[in-house]
Amino acid sequence: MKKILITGCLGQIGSELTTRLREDYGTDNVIATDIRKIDSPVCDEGIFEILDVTDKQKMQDLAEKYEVDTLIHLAALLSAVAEAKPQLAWDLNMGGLMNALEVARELNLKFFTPSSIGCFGPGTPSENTPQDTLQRPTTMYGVTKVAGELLCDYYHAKFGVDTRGVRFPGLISYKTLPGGGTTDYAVDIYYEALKKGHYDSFIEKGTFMDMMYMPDAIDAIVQLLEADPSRLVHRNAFNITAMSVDPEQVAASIQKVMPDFTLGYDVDPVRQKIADSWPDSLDATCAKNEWGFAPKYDLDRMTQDMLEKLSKKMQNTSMAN
Ligand code: AKB
Repeated sequence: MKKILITGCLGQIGSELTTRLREDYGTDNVIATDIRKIDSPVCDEGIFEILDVTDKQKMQDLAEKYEVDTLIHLAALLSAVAEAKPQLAWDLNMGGLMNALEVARELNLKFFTPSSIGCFGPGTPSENTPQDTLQRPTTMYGVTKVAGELLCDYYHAKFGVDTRGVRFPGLISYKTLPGGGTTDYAVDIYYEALKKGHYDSFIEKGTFMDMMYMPDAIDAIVQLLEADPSRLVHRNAFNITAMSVDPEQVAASIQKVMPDFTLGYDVDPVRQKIADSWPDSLDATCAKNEWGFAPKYDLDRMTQDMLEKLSKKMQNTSMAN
């Protein structure tokens, strides 16, 4: 991996991944793209190009212009938004992925795209969910994730494209907000803890889902892309997780740092239904064995870092306003 094109670089993952790849591979070797340009270091501190992923010709032109050898395709709608706009979700998630895979095939690029715990459904074993198991999701997001995993495997088997992917759990980060996911309560709770000392969770008490702190997610992408292909029995996509938690546990972890923090509930039936269809905890053994996946942050370590970094960010933002 020497020269990398990223789609969806302004999203929750892309904004941190772009910075990390610029540090590791050199600023001029990372071509960050998104459908819009904003005032952000991601756009200003390196190569940035506007790209709508439904425009395959432009994607190919950019990949050729910059002579990239790797394509990281992140642009997609998350679960709750996809449930509100299922036709758009299909067009964007599948159309964008198909275009990206075609560009990777034609230009012989290494390829990464994320799947999600959303690729599973109510019939999947919910505890310690195996790598290879039943996948019958009941959301449009999940349908696009399963189809995407299969499409990536197909491009590998049929055309020899070096496709790799992970099933991300909920990702928690302080730099960029996630855009319309079911696991977003686990990000919102930290913002509201610092702003108001209280949070009303839209996900019900006792609903367990896998989560991971963003530095571990970024490490996982880089590690998998750099992994020796001869060790990869699986490709699309690996179960990965750092913790399985419910809102009460996240709140208890925050209370260790902020004892006065309180948690209430204002459950959103749409997102609760999605959460109920997803596993409680994944088995990440294949990722550990095949490419050394090893997350560093458990819940309490993540909470300490998240509250520290987020409160600094909020202070800087309020000073700037
Ligand atoms: C979402 O909640 O939609 C995402 C995911 C787990 O894929 N965070």
